[in-house]
Amino acid sequence: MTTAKGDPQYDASEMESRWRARWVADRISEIDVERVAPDRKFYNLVEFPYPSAEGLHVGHTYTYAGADTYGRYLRMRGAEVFQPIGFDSFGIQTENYALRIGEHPRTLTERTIVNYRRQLASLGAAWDWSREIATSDPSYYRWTQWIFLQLLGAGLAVRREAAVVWCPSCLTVLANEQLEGERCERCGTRVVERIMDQWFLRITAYAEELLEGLDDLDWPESAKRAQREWIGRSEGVEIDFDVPNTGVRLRTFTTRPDTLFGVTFLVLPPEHPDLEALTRGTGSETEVRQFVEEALRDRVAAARSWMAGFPQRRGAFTRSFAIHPATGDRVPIYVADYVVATYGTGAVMGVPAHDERDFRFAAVNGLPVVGVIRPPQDEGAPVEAWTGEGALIDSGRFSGLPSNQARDAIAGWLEARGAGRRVVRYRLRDWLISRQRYWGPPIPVVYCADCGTVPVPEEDLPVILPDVADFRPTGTGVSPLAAVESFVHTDCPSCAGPARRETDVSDTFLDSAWYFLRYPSSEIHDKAWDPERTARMLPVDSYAGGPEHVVRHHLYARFMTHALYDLGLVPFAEPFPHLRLHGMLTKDGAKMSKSRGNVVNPDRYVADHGADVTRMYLLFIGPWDEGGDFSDAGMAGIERFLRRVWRLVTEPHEPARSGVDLRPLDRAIATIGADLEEMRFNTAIASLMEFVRWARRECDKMASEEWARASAAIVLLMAPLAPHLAEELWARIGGDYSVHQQHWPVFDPGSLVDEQVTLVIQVDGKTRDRIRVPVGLDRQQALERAAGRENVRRHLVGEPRKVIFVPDRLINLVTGASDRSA
Ligand code: ANZ
Ligand code: ZN
Repeated sequence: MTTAKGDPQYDASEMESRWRARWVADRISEIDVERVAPDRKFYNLVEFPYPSAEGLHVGHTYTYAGADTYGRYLRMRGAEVFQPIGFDSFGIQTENYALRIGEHPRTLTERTIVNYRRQLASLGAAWDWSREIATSDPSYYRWTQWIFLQLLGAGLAVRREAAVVWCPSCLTVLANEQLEGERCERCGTRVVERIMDQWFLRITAYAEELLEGLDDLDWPESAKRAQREWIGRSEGVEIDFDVPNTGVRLRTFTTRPDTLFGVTFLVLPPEHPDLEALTRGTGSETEVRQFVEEALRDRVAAARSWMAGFPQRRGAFTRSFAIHPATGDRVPIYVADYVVATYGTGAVMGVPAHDERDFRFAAVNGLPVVGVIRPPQDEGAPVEAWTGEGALIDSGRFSGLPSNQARDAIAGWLEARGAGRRVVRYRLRDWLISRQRYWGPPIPVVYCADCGTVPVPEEDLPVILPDVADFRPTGTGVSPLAAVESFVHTDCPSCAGPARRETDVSDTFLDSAWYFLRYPSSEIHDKAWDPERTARMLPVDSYAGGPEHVVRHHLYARFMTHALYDLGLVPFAEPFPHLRLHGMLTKDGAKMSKSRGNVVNPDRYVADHGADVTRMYLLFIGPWDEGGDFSDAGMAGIERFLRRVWRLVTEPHEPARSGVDLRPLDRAIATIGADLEEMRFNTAIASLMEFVRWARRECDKMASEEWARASAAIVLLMAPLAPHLAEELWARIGGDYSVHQQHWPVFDPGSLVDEQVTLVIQVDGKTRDRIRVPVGLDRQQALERAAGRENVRRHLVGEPRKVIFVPDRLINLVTGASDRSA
């Protein structure tokens, strides 16, 4: 029997590119979406990259290494794995980079996509390239526009004037999700507020559904929590305050009705519609008007600082009073910029004793502070507001009640008197999708003087993004498309009269909110997706990505799918029942960032060590869902391991006569399989290493069939983790192409039962018992079992002074009694 002579070294780059070319040529990673059995399909989705300047980020590599290893394992377990890839190629990121280097986004995108394809291919992941998509391709964005029209028809896309957040550097409005504090998430510039006509998608209509849907999702808890907080459901009470002689009834929103008796003022936002009526004839008109004008100019900063808990504390007194619904007291009404017009009812009852923002406002404006909740004794007197729980004081018939019970009691009392009502509020805002930019799908509507807002007829889609030379944002509140006469002027689809096109493009997150629906139908041109294929292939079986998209992309995609489900366009409401997020990678202990210059470029490692080493190393760093630290030294360790495997499998094996106990092999199959099933890659790799160590130790004792089984198992078990090397070794040991189309090896469950050995128990060197115990018992466990034996206890006088323990063989309890008697 001859075995191929093992090369002491192997050339990873030659071997890897050779196999990759073969896999692509043989299309072994493509599946037939028309015929795959629904119970065998496995839609293994990864977050698709936006083709940026720098190329693939190691975070992508980390996602893809995990997802691909998982997918390959499932394929060996009999699944038909669908693993498509594409490009999120529209959007501000790409456009900003194009602006910086002075290249047109279209050519830039074409160029970077070529580089991304090469990089993605170099990882040796089982991509189905036949279904590649790019969101900036008219054959894709035609359907993004079509979806917009469906939402428009359903009343879920609306245009309204709104105070929006504007980035003075990116020269566009931003969604709330694109802010980091007061700054633009993309460029870090401080944002300002503008009032503009904008398109919104009514995600708020789905707040409750999106919240409830979370319960049934198999998602990381942290991701669910982030979405819950983002949606921000709060149960509160609306409390009405009448203003005598004005006909004004102010409706406030509070989550703390228990503090009702502590109200010493009301606060309205500068936008409040009743300000006029409240100031008329009071002598406060000028002061209030001045304050309002000033506040509106600087509104965003104030609103953001409110969210961060730092009110500007500015305000003006209207000189009007409202009547307290419980005490009948006169309560002064103020206007201040820490109240947000669009949250709650846009009016606040001020309780300075128990709310910090109100406390600071009261301090600056000299308003009384009336405590109505007594802090528990041990807390001491609060320095500022006491925001915790406690017993009610000075609260009429509610005095003495614990605050958490008082909330309900006071809410009920208000309801009974018609002065208030329980309500549910959400922090979630509608999704602003208008962008005054160039690189996105034009929003497909037309404005006609006679017919108003008219949707572009579906048969006229796509509204092609015109190829303009000057794509720079204008900063005037309109998109650069507004300067393209031939684009702007059109005929009204309804009356054929002259009309203007909408010139804003839509948010790039709209492109990615539905892309997973397009993959299975990517080559179909007359519909966004084929209903049968969609029913067969979706929802996604596993979605892998990074932790940074939880309140944006993941939420938008859920909203989109819920909406499409309600429109009868897809047969499921949740697109991603199983979400898997990897943890953060650091480099030598530090967070990777461009400013530190320590961002790992996966390209270099793939070039130097090969894709197998790079992938496997990433997965070995730590638990995938927790992340870990990237170090070059660790990478060398994986490389050594793979070379060792290479030598072990390719070097000639001299058959021996005596058989070897192959149970460790069964155990390796079982544990590695169980780990891969749960995406515990690091422990799977550790078990593989241990198994290889065992095989190296035992191989000289193996008969040839035993060696054949062991070496095949090594190759099959490593196939999901090191796909190229496994293919090469599989060929060298005479396996049928492809190793990736083989079945995961089966194991004998009988081998998993713990092995038993006989443990001899002695007392002072005399054998007193023999028991059967599992292999590998440690000293303490052995001692416990020995001490429990009848005959041992009889001979043991007091505590043993010393214990002699030979693992799996003997335990001797030495009391010293025999020494004395001797
Ligand atoms: C009285 C009160 C007393 C409040 C107290 C808090 C503590 P969450 O929980 O985030 O929903 N509020 C309501 N509408 C507001 C608006 N438009 N702008 C600014 N603040 C507003 O916040 C609800 C609380 O935020 C409400 O409960 C209200 O202050 C304030 F001891 O009412 B509270
Ligand atoms: Zn018209």
